[in-house]
Amino acid sequence: MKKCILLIIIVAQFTLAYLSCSNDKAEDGYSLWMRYEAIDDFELVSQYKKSISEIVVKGESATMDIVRRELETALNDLLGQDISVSDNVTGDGSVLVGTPSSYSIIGEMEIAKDLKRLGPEGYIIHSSVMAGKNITIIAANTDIGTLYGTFHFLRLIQTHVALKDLNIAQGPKIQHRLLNHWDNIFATKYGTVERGYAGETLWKWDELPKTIDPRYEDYGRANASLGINGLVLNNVNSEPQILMTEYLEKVAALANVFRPYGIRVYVSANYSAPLPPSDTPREFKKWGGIGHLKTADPLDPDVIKWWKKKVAEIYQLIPDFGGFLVKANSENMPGPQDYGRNHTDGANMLAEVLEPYGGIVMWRAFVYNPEVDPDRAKRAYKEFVPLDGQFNPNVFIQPKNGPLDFQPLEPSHPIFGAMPETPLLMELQITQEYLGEDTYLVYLAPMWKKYLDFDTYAHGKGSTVAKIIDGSLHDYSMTGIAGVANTGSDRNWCGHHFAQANWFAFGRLSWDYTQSAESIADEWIRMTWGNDDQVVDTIKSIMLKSWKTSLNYMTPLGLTYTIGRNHYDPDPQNRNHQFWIADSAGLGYDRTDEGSNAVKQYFSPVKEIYNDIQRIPEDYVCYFHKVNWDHKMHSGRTFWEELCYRYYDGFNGVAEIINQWKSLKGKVDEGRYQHVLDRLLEQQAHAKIWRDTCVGYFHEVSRRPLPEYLMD
Ligand code: BDP
Repeated sequence: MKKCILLIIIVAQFTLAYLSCSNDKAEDGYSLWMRYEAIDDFELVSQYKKSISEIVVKGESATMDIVRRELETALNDLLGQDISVSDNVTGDGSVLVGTPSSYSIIGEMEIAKDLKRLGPEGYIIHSSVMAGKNITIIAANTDIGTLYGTFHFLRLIQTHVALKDLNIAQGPKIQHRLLNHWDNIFATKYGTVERGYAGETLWKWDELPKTIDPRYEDYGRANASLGINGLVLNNVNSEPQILMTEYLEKVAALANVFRPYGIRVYVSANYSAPLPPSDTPREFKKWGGIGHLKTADPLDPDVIKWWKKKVAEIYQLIPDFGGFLVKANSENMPGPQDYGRNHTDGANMLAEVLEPYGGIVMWRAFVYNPEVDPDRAKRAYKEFVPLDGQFNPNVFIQPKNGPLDFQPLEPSHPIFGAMPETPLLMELQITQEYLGEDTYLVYLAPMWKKYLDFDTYAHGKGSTVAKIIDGSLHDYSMTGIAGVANTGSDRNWCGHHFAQANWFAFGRLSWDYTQSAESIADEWIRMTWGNDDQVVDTIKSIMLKSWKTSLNYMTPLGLTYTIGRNHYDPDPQNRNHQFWIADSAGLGYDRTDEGSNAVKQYFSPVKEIYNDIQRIPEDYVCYFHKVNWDHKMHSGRTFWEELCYRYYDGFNGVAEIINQWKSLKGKVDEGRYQHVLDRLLEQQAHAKIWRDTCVGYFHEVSRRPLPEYLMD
C-alpha cells in the first residue's frame, strides 16, 4: 500500500512539474514578477529543499502576517511541496525571519551590528548557524525591513541563485521612493488616468471607503516587492475635491490597506482649495475650491487657518499621511503667484502646517512661464535656483529629469547641482506618454540610468545626479525620487506586458540606482518570463536596444517634440519653430552662447562641451545647436545623412526585434506571446509612419536629396 501511495505521489509530482513548465499555461500578466513558477530543474529544487525545510517568522503584526503568507505561498509554489511553518527552529534548513525586538536572539547575533547601519528599511539575509542548525536568517530593524528582505530572498530563488553562504546586507539609497498617480477623481476629457494607457484608475472612488477591492492589496504587495514606500494617489492637475471629507475617508481606507506594506499615501493638493466651488467647467481651467474664502493667498491668516484645519482633519483620519504634492502656477494650475507671492511663500505655508505631523511638501518645478525667458528650457532653473536655501526643511522641489518635459531623450535638467540647500526629488515618467503609449515596447531603465549617471560637475568630477538626489553630494536632509505610474485597471496592470518592466525597473533603481539596466532586466525576465537561457538572452537583447530604437525613429540626435498634439503620432510640421527650427540651412535650437545661452545653466566643463559642436555628444546636438545640414558627423556622414540614417535605423530595429520575438514562439506562453507580437506589429507600422513623415518633412525643408542607400 505504502509503495502504491509513493508511486502515485511521484507520478503526480511529475505531472505537476510537466504541466507547470509547458507553455500553454494561460498567463494574463496579473501576477507580474511574482509568478512563483515551479522550478523544473530537479537538481536545483533538491538543493533548495535542503536549505529550506521550514519557515519560522517571529513577530505579530499585519506586516509579519504578510511575510508569513508570502513565504509560504511562494516557497510552496516554487518548490512544489508544502513547507512547514514552525514557531521555532527545529532543524537544518529553517528560514528564520525577525527583528531584534521580535526575537531577542537576533539582537545578540554578530549580524546585529550590521543591522544598525542599515536603517529602518534595510535588511540582512545571512546563512547562519543557530543552536547547531544551519539556517537562513532574514533580519531587519523593522517589520517592513523583513518584508523587503523576504522579497529579496524569494527573488534569489525565482532567478535560480544558489542559496549558499548568503551574506547580503542592504538598505535603500533614497528615502522617499514614490509613485505619482495621475489619476483623476472624476472622469475628464483625458479619461480617468491622465496619460494612462492601462485602463481606468485602480481607485474605485465610488465604492470606497466601504468596498475595498482586493486588487488594492495586490497593488500594495507588488510595490512592496520593489521597495516603493509612497503613493501619491491623484493627479497633479488636482481636483480640489480630493480634500473634501468624503474623499479623505476614501483616501484613509486606501492608506489602511497599504500601511502594512510600508506604503504611505499622499495627495496632490490644488492651491485654490480654500476658495468657493466654481461652476466653470474644467476645460476653461478656472479652478474653484472647496472652501468659502475669497482668496488662497498663502500669506493670508484665514488661508493659513483653513489649511491648518484641513491638515488636522487629514491626520485625524490618516495618522501617517505623507503630505502634499503640488503643481502650482504651471499649465494654468493655480498657485501663489496668482497673489503676487512666490514659490517659497507658497510651499513654506503648507510645509509649516504639515510639519507638526511629520508631513512633507513636494513642490513641482515643472514650470514654463514664457515671461521668464523666451527659451522654455531655461525657465524652471530661472524661477527656482534664486530661491535656493529659502524653503522649509520639509519641502522638496520636484523637477523632472530633463528641462523640457518627458521627451524620449533630453539633456539632464540643469537644476541638479544648482540647488545645494534644497532637497531635489527627481520625477521620472514610467507611463510612456511620449514613447508610444501602450503600443511600443520600450524598456526605460537605460534612459533613466543615463540621467542618474549624468555628471553635473557641481562639485567637480563625480557629481552625478544620483549623488545629488541620494543627498550625498549636498548633504540633503531628506531624499526622494518619483515615477509617474503606468498602472491601471487592465488585467495585466500596465497595458503592454513589457511596460511592467518599467514599473519594476523604477522600483529597483529607486532602491539602488547602482544596479545596471541589464541586471534589472535579467531579474525581471527570469521572474516574469522564465529562466530558460534562450528566453532570457533574447528578451534581454530586445529590451536593451528597445529605447534607442524608438528614439531613433522619433527624435534622433537631440531633437525633441516631433510628436503631434495627441502625443502619439508624428507631426514635425507643426512643431517647427516651436521646439526647434528647420530651414534650408539646418535643424536644431541654438542654445549656445550665441543663441539662448541655456548652456550657461550647466557647470564647467559641461557647458563648454555642450557649447562646442565638435565636442558635444551627438545624441544632444540638435538640442543645443542649430546644425547645418552639411555638418560632418563622427560617422563621416553629413548631418542630413545621419538624420536619415537614424530614422531608418530605428525603423529597421523594430523589424529586428520582431524577428527575435518570433524566435520565442513555443518558448513562452502563447497568450502573452501573441499579445506582444500584435503590439510589435502595430509598433512597426507606426514606426514606418514616423520615419516617412519625419524624413519626408526634413527632406522638403532641407532640400537635400534622400541618401541613395535608403532608396533600395
Ligand atoms: C505633460 C503632460 C501633462 C501633465 C504635465 C505635468 O502632457 O498631461 O499634466 O506634463 O507634468 O507632459 O504636469
